[in-house]
Formats: sequence, C-alpha cells, structure tokens
Amino acid sequence: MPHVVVIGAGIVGTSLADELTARGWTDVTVVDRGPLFATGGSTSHAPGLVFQTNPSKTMSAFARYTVEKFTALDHPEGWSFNPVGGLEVATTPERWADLHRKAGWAQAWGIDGRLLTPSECRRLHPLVDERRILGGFHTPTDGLANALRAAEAQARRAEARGATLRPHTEVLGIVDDGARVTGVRTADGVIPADIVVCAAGFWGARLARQVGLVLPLVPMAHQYARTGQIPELVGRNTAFSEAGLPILRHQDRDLYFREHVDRLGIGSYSHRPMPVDMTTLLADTADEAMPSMLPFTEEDFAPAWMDAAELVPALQDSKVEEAFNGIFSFTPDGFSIMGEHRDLAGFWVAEAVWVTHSAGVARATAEWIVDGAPSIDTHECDLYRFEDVARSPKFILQTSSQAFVEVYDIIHPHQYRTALRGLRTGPFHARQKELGAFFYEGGGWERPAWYESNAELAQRLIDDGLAIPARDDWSARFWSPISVAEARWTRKHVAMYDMTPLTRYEVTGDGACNFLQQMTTNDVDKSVGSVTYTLLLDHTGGIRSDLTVARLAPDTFQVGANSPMDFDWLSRHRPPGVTVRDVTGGTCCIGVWGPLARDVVAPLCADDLSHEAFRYFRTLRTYLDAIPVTMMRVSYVGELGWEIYAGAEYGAALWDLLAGAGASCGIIPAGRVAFNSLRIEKGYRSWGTDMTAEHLPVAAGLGFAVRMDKPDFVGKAALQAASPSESVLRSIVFDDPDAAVLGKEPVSVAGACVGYVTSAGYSATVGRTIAYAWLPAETAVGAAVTVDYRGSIHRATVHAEPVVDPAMIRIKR
Ligand code: FAD
Ligand code: THG
Repeated sequence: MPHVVVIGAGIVGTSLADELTARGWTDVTVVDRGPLFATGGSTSHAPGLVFQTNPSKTMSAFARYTVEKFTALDHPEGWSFNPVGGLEVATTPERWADLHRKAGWAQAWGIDGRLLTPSECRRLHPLVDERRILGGFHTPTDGLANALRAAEAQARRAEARGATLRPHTEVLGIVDDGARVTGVRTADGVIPADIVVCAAGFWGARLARQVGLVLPLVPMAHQYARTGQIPELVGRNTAFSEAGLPILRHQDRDLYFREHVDRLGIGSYSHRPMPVDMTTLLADTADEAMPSMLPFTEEDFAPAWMDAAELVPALQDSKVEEAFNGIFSFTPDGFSIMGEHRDLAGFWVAEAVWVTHSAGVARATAEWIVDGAPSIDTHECDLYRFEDVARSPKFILQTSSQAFVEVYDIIHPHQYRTALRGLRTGPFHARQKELGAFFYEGGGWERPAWYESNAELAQRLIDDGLAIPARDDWSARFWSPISVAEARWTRKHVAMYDMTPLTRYEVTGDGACNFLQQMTTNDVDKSVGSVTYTLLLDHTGGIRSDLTVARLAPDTFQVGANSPMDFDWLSRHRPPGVTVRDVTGGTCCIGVWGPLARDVVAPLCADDLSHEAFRYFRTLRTYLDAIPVTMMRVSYVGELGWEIYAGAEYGAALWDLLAGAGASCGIIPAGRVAFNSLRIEKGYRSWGTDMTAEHLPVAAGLGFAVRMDKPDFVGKAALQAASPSESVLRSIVFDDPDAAVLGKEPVSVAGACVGYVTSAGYSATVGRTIAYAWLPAETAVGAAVTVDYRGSIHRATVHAEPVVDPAMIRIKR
C-alpha cells in the first residue's frame, strides 16, 4: 500500500485523510507545523459560512458534498454543520436581477432555493431592515460549518482507520529521487512517502516552489469582527446551537453576517486588497500560535460598519468587540488548485480551498490519487490550467487582488480581465486596431469580438431586412448587432477570422504516430496531408479535449488543441523520442471562410485549390503569393475555406495579402461573437463549456470521432464497459426571436428542471438564439422546453443537429 504524507491538518488535509483511508489507503500521515486542531492556519478561525450556490457546477457540487458530509460527522462537542439556511439580499435593481440568475444556477445544479419579498426576508431574518432591500434569495440547506470540529472529526476517523497525525512537525523540504517524491524532510528526519499532498493552505505556494511548481495563489487578509451583545439576539440561541438565523450576505456592500449566540459576526471584503508577503509574515510570526491572524486595521472597517448598521439597525447601539484581519488564499480566477506535479510524480496539491468546498475537493483529490481520475469535472481547478503569461508574480498578484475586489461583484459571463492587458498580441493586432476591433481577452491574447469597421455594412444589411434581436441590457453587454452582420456575411460571401490564439502543438519523433494513436479516439494514422478530428479521453472515458490532428510529414503532426491542460496531458504520456512543442506563440493563423473563400485564395496559390484537388479535412504546405503557409481545409464555422498558418513574422504581410485579394469579393474581418454563433449553428462543441471529462463521447454527440475498432487507446476499455448516459447534449432553438440566454440557465420540461444550458449564440441564419443543453437522454427532437433566464421564462424547442447545413453542402463544394 502506498505511503501518503499529507502536509497540513487544516480542513483540506484532514478531509483528504478521511477520504483516502475510506478508500482503503490507510497508510496516511498528516503532518502540521502547528498543534492540533487549531493549527494556526486559516481553518483555525474560519467563521464557516457555507453558501453552496456558485456559477460553477463543479464548485456547487463540492459545496453540496461538504454540507452532506459535515452534517453526518460526529464530534463530542456538538455539530459540525448547522443548517440555518442562507439568505442573500439585494439593495440595488442590478443585484435583484442577479439574484434571479443565481436562483437559476441553484436550480440547474440541484440546490434548493427561492426568491423572497422584503417582508419574507425579514420574517426569516428579523434583524434585516426590509425597507433597505428589494428582495432576497433563500437557500434552506446552506448553513454554518464548524470547521475545527469537522477537521477533528475527519482526522479522528482517519486515525481510527490507521492514519497517523503528527502535530508540531514542519515540513522543511521535499525529498525525491529525481523523478518521484520519496518523502518529506522534517527537523526529526525524513518521513518516507510515495505520495505527498500539499494541503498547506496559504503556505502552499512557498512549499511548492521548492519543487519547481508555481501555484498562482496569494495570501490575502480579510476582516472579520464580532460585535458586543445585541439585545435583539439575547435568548434566541443557546451556547450549543450558536445560531438559528440564516447566514446573511449583503453583497452590494461586500458584507456577510452570522450569529455567535447573542453577538453578530461580520465579515467584510469591502476594504482594499491586503496581500500578505510570506517572507515578512513568517519572520514576524514564526513564534506565534496564529500566523494566519493579523492585527485588525480599524480604519479599513469603518465604512463597512456603517453599511452593516444600515442593513441591520440593531447594530446601531453596538460596537466591534473583537476583530482581526485573517489570512487565506486567493487565486486569479477564484478557483482552487488541484492536481499532480507533472515532472515530480507523487507530488500533489489541494490548495486555495474554502471550507465550503473542502470535502468536495478532498473527495475528488482522493479519487484522482486512488482511481486515476476524479468522478466529477475538475478542469476549472486544474493545476495546469494557467498559461505561461498567467504565472508571473506580477500577474498572479494583480489578478488575485482583482479577484478579491470582485469576490461579491456581479460578474457578467463574458466579462474579461482589464488588468495587464496587451501582453499577448498577434501580428494582426495593429490592423485590427485600425479596423476598430472591440478587444476582449482570452488565454492572455487580445481577441477581436467584432469590428466597428463593419458598422456601415451592418446598417446596409439591416436596411435590406437583416433582423437584429432586441436584447435586454444584460445580454447586450459584450455583444454587438455588428456581429449578426458579420455572421450573415460569412454565410453569404467571405470573412477572415484571427485564429492565432488557437492552441497548437507540433508533435514530432519516431513514435509520434503511435503516440497520438494511443492517446486519441480516432484513426490518425492516415496519409501525409490528412487532418483528423479526434478526442482525448481520460481513463474513465470522459472527454478531456477535442483536437484536430494534421499529418504534415510521416513523423510530424500539428495538433489543434484547447488549453494548456492538453499540453500537460500529452506531455505526461509522451514516450522518450517524441517531442510535444507548443508552437502557438511563434505562428499565426487566419481562417478564410465563406462561399467565396476559394475565389479569394486560389488566385494567390500555385497549387490547385479546387474541391477535387484539395479535399475537405486535408492540409497542404504551400505559398500564398510569396508567403510560406500551411493550409488546412477545416472550418469551425461550417463554411468552405481554410485555416491558413504562417510564421508570426509573415503575419502582417499575410493579413494584407488576404484583405487586398479579397476586396473584390467583399471580404471582411469578423470577430469571435460571429464565430461562436456560426459554430453553434453548425453543431460544433466547445470543450470546457459544452462538454468536459464528466461526459462520454456518445452523450456529447461525438461518438462519430471514436473508432472502437482501433487496437487500443486511452479510455477505450472504459467506453466498452460504459452503460448509456442518462443525459445527452442537445441543440435547442428559442421560439421568440428576441430571447437570449448566455449559459448555465436551468432547462425545464413541463415545469420541472431537467437540465442546463451550456453555450448559446444568436443565429443570423435562422433568426433565433440557438443553445446547447444537457437534457435527459429520452428528450426527443421537437420536445418543448423552457429556460429560466434571470427570472424570464423563454420557450424553446429541441432541434435536430446540426441546425444549419446538415448535408454539409456548404463545406464540401
Ligand atoms: P489551513 O487551514 O491554513 O491549513 C493548512 C495547514 O498547513 C496549517 O495548519 C499549517 O499549519 C500547515 N502547514 C503549512 N505549512 C506547513 C509545513 N511546511 N509543514 C507542516 N505543516 C504546514 N471559508 C469558507 O468557506 N467560509 C467562510 O465563511 C470563511 N470565512 C473566512 C474568514 C476568515 C477570517 C478567514 C481567514 C478565512 C475564511 N474562510 C472561509 C476561508 C477558509 O478558512 C480557508 O479557505 C480554509 O480554512 C483553508 O483550509 P486549508 O486546510 O487549505 O488551510
Ligand atoms: N481548428 C483546429 N483545431 C481545433 C479547433 C479548430 N482544435 C480544437 C477545437 N477547434 C476542436 N473543435 C472542433 C470541432 C469540430 C470540428 C473541428 C474542430 C469539425 N468537425 C467536423 C464535423 O463534426 O462535421 C469533423 C468531421 C470529420 O470528422 O471529418 O470540423 O477550430 N485546427
């Protein structure tokens, strides 16, 4: 049995010890630098509010499991979870609208919740001044965790199964044999280990750096205050129950509240970000019992107190009695960090985890370690989700600070980062700026969403009858009617799309073909010049990504991928002699698509680009005019045309060449909003949004990319053993031309929630919004569904796929 050392006896480390030993891995040692269980880490004084509803399905599932697990824990001193319920109130129309969106997430992810009137809120929480609020969102299964008891109960259970707890044992270093961890070094010597899990809370980044890992987390101070006695609370609670009123969030003022018997605890995120420098913190507090507690900075709390007293008038006669600035981890995107070190086998991390998600993260980590993969999708938390650009100290600090500022803000699903922009620009950037591109950010890249230069064209099309949906304020953000015109023009004429940010790798070497055959589901061992659409599966058959694999030479492949996690997955499995190189940065790509694409490109090329000579899903190295390019006849927008790749140094010339040659055909540049709507019309999925590792290929509508007759590939055995999935990904088309959805909305049949939307786009071709939704497998084409979009109920109909061009006439001509 492998020996596991868990670093950290906070809520994460103890929960992990419990989950590992429950799976029979009982040779577990949990070490902590502090005493048990008030170790001095963040868990020691977390007030333990558990609000389960989260835009992320995975984070909500983590929280649901925490509630379920803590509820069932046994601790001699009392409850580990007190289900007082959760109440979030709105004091602005924007927040009230957003609580409707939140109610939608709750419904979609299976959390009980209801919107309440102001007086219903007051009945539930009599301290709230109902005149200040527009309404509230109540979740009866939310509540309070007693994190210290939960940690102790889980640790003791693990101990009873054979685990060892070692307080006052600081890990000073990680010991390895060059390839694998072999133990951890402490003042008392080395504790041998086959697996080491870093669950060291905000110490984690420092520890991981010793083994060459960058953990993008920032220890950040956050204010928590307890009031003196509040007369209105006297007699309501016992010392045992501590609380009976729902935990309360006043997100418009970055505040939360809980009861401590006859006092209130108030947490505030309304202050400036206070990142903590670990070098000085640990030097200053090394001898202290609670390094995670900094002195209270009263001046930061003063405005929060005024805001708190406005919502809760009972505070007006009270004051802060004890308070501190507590430290815990923030990450650039608010998600936890989970996974195994790629270059040092056996070194795992479970970091930046709230009490709320702790049991869920611990379970998924234990499954990952013991079974090889977590049972739910964890890609949002993956250790290798960060692009290089996102791993500099400056980037990590700025974006994590921003995440702190925005922790309770209303975040639009298409909202992009504003800090540290302009770091990754392709060779077309200057041209795009001249054309009035509206830039957003993705993967660190500046990406055009649409071009103002097309405004006149849009007006002309509208005058000629192109319908533009009437969008509400929310769905109109990060969207423009111009994108409808760009999409229409692509289907009628021709457009050029900047595909530079599409992640691509060069896979080379003697064993390259065998390697890709082994890693992916489709047959990629075809002739030089072939392109294959294929999937990466994990060992359970779940979809890790979808790729295009182009064979440029017998031992040279270009792989079109989705994220740094694909690079990670391929690199982990790469045999000696095969090289996987990310070539995204040094190259560029333009997609030229539309019925006139051949008219634009063929005159520039000495090779024959006719349909017969250059077939669909083929690739060719050639020249356009004098520019060396690799052309691929592939189209994510579902039109005739090519992805045209070149070295970045040729980019400016390539753009000008295509724009010039296309002028007589009316070529326009088009952006990502049009691109997204076209790919949804065509039935193409976007990995990470439409499908994840939680889904099997057939359920996601991707069975066609799996060759079960291929000798062997990762995930094949699991697919053979799999029973049919209960849900399938379907296209739905909205009845009302003005109806818009943005993703993650609950979908109901006959009034009962049966699924959720993944992605959506307004289709210029059919004049309606089309969305993907996970629905019960038995849902038939033609079935009527409803979608709850921020409280508005939109009707839609399940449509056969793809909605546009099922016969492939547009592409294969
Ligand atoms: P920790 O509890 O910090 O545990 C890490 C452990 O690792 C520590 O015990 C430390 O001593 C040990 N360690 C570190 N380095 C070493 C080493 N080299 N060798 C040995 N041991 C080591 N979350 C919620 O969900 N809801 C809330 O309402 C909430 N409110 C909060 C309020 C405050 C004021 C604070 C500070 C945090 C709050 N949090 C809340 C966040 C939550 O407390 C943390 O996210 C969570 O406790 C982190 O747990 P952990 O086990 O990862 O870390
Ligand atoms: N271009 C390239 N690589 C990529 C993408 C791309 N890799 C990542 C991502 N996008 C992959 N997604 C898709 C989805 C669908 C298609 C291509 C890439 C596609 N599908 C055809 C279909 O379903 O009809 C495939 C048909 C076939 O198997 O022959 O074209 O945009 N380079």
